[in-house]
Amino acid sequence: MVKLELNGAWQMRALNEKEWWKAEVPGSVMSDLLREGIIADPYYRDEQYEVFDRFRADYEYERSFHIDPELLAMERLELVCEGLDTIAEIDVNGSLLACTKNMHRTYRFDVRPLLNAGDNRIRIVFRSPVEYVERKQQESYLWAANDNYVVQGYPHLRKAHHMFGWDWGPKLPDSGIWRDIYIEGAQHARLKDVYVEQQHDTSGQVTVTINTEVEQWGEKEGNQLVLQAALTTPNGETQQVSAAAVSDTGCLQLVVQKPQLWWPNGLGEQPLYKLEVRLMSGQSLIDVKELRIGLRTLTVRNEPDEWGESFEFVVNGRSIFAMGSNYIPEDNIRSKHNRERTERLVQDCVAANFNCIRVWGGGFYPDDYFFDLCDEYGLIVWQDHLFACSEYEMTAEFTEEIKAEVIDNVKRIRHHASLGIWCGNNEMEWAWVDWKFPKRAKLRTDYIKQFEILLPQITKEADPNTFYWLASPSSGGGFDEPNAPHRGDVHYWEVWHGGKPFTEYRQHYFRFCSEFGFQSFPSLKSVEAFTAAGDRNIFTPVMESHQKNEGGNSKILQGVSQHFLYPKDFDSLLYVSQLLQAEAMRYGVEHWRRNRGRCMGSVYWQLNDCWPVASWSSIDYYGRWKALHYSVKRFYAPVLLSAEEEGAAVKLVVTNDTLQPVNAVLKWELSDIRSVVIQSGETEVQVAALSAQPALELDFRAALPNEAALRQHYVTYKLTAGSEVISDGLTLLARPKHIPLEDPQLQVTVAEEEERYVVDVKAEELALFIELSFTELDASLSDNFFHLPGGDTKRIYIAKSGLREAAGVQELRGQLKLRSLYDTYVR
Ligand code: BMA
Repeated sequence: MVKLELNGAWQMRALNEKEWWKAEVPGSVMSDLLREGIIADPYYRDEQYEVFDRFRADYEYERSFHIDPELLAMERLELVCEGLDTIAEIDVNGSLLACTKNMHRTYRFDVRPLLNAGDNRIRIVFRSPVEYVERKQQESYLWAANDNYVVQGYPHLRKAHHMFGWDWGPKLPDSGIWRDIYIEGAQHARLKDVYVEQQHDTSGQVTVTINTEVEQWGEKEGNQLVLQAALTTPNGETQQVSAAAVSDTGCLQLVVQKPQLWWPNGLGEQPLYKLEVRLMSGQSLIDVKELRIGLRTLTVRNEPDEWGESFEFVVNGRSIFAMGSNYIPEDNIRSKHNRERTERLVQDCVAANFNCIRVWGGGFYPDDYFFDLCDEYGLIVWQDHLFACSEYEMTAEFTEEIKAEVIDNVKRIRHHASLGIWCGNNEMEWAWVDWKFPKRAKLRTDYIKQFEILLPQITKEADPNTFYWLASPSSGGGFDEPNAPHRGDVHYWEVWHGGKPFTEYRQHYFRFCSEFGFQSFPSLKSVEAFTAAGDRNIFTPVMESHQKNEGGNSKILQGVSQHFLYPKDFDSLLYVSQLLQAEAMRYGVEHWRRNRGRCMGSVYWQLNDCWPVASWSSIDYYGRWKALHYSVKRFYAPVLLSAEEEGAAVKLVVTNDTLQPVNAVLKWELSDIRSVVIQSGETEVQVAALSAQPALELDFRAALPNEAALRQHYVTYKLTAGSEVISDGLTLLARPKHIPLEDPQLQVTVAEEEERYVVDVKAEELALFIELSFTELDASLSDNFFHLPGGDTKRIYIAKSGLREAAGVQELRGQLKLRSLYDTYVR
C-alpha cells in the first residue's frame, strides 16, 4: 500500500473570482479567508452576520501533484477523501471524477483512469450549503426545532446540523476539505476491514477474535496471502497468530490468559492493548491495520425492576452511575479542532470526576483522537448518530447517504474500549410524541423506517456487541412515552425551558438523566475577548447576538432574582449567573446520586462551547472553567457526602461510587451567621461499594423555629478517614439573597513549592462562593467558587503544569483577585 498525501498547500477562491488565496488542507473556507485577512473574526462582536453571507457563494479549491511512474503502474489507485464538506464536485485533470453530498462519509474513488505520470491537477468545487438547503426547503418542507435561530431546510443535507445555527451556536455553515485527502495505491489485495470481538469467560480469560475482510483483484491466488495478528499487552509482551487468507473473509483468534481490564475513570485503570493486523504476500507486507483496544465488557442493563425499567452502564459486571456531560463540536471553525485542545478538554472532564461523555447528534462523529483520548482517560462514550431535533424524509438518495455514513463511522469507531452506546438520534422520538409541529403521517412512517428499522439494523450488523438505543430520550421505542421518568433515559428541561424552580429536580427519580441544564454567561475576561467596551451590558445588540436561546437572558435574570441580590454591575452579574447555574445543577445531581440504584446516570447539558456565547456549558469557549465546572468536580466526587435540606431538617447521605467500601467518620456542625458553632455531632458510617446510604437525619426545628432563624444559620459536614477529608460541604438553610452576610475580609497568601503554588484563603466571616482569579493568567485550581465559614482557612493548589503560561510567585500574587458573594451587591 502506497499513500500519496494531498494534504497541505492548496489555493482557493470564490468560484469565478479572479484572485486565488492560499489554502490549507484539511481546513475550511472560513479558516482560509480568516488567515488571508479577507473576513473579520466571525466571533468578534456581531461579525457573524457578515461572514454568514459568504456562504451564499460557491468556492473552489485547487492544487497540483506529482505522480511518479511506479505509482501510476500500481493496479489500484484510489482517491480517498475522509471528509468533504459538503456539496462537492471533484475534478482531476479537467475531468469530473465525482459529486458528493455528505460531509460524514469517507469516499474512495478509482482515480487511475484520470491520472498521468508527472504533473496532475485536482480541483474541488464546493456549492453553497445555504442556497442548497433553502432551495430544497422550497421544494419540500422539513420541520426543524429552533426554527428562529437556524437556517431552514438543514435536514435536507448531510452536514453537521449545528453549523446552520443552534440555540447556542451561530449560523456559520462553513465548507471545505475538512479531513485528510490522499491517493492510495495498492497491488493485488488490501485489508478492507478488521473487526475485533472479545469474549470474557468465567475463569477470567479473554478470547480476542479478529474478523477480517480481504479484497483481492486480478488473478486470485488466495493461498499465497497470509494474515498475521500481533497483540501487544500494555507491558509490551506480544502474542502472535497467523493464518492463510484463503477466502475474502477470515478469522484469527488469540487467548489472553491474564487480561488487564479497562475501567472507566474513577473505577480502575485504562490499560490498552495494541493490535496489529498484517496482510502478507510471502515476505512482503501488502497492507496493515493498527488498532488499540481495551479488554472489558461494557453494556447497558435495561430490564424491568421495582421502579420501572433500569437504564445503567454495566462495566466488567459492575453497575456504575454515569457521571458526565454532553459534548458539542469544539469550534465552528473546523480547523481549530485539534488533539491538543481536545486532550485539554478531556483532562478537564477527568479532573471533574467524569466517567462518561455523550456526543450529541447535532454535530459530527469526532476524529479518531477523540476516541483515543476517551480510551486513555476512561470516559465511556455515548455516541449519537447524527440526527437531531428535525424531520427527515427517507427518499432513496437520503437512505443511501445515511446508510453509507453510518457504516463508515461505526466501522471506524467500534473497536474503542470507551464506546458504550450507539444511539439513533437526539430528541426525535420525543418530538414526534410531545412537541408541536405539523405532523405528517408519511414522515412519521419515515421516522420508523429510519430510526426503528434501518439504523439499528445496520449499526448492529457492523457492531453487534455495542448496546444500541433507538433515540435519546427513549423508553425503548415505538413512540411509547419516550421521556418517561421511570424507564430509559430522560431529557429534563422543566427547570430551564419550563421555568420551574431548582427544587423541582428533587421531585424526580429519573433512571438516567441524559440532558438537563441551566445557562450562564462566560466570565468577564472571556466577554472582553469578543466585545468592545461599549458592548458590556447584557442587553446590547452584541451581547444579545451572543445569546442564541430566545429569552435566555431573561431566564438568567429571573433565576438571579429568585436566589441572589441584585448584582451591582456587569461583572457581578456575569459571576452571579455562574453561581446560579452551578447551584441549579448541584441541586439535581446530588439528589440523583443520593438515589443511586434507582437513578444511575447524570449527563448534564453541556460541557463546552463552539464559540463565545451565553450557554449551558460548564467550560467556556476559551477553555475557562465556569463556577459550574468546579461544582461538578465536587458533586461528581467518587465518594460524596451531600445534604438534603428542607426547612430546619437536614438529611445527610453518603454516595459511594467506588469499588471499595467506605469506613469513615461523619462530623457535622450547626453554626450561626457569625460562625459560632451552636450544635455539633459525629457518627461512624460504613457504606458498601457502589451504593448510597442515608447517614444521619438532623432536625433543628427546636433551635430554628422560623424563617428568620434559618437565614441566620448554616450547616457544615465532613466525612473523614483518619486525617483525610473524603468529602465535605456547607448547606445554607435559606436562599443566598436572604443571608445577612458580613464582610468576610478575605485574606490570601501564596507560596511556591516545586511542582505547584499553594494558596491559603482565610475568611473572617462566612464567605460564600469565593472566587480566585487572575487579571491576565489562566490557571486550573484545585477548587474555586467555594464557601468558607468565618475563621476558617482553605488551601488551594495550582499545579505549575496547570498554568497556561509559566508565571513566578510574584506575578501570581500580583495578579490574584478574590471575591465572594458579599462583593456583588450594594448594601
Ligand atoms: C437539548 C439539546 C439541544 C439543545 C439543548 C438546549 O434539547 O438536545 O438540542 O441545544 O437542549 O436547548
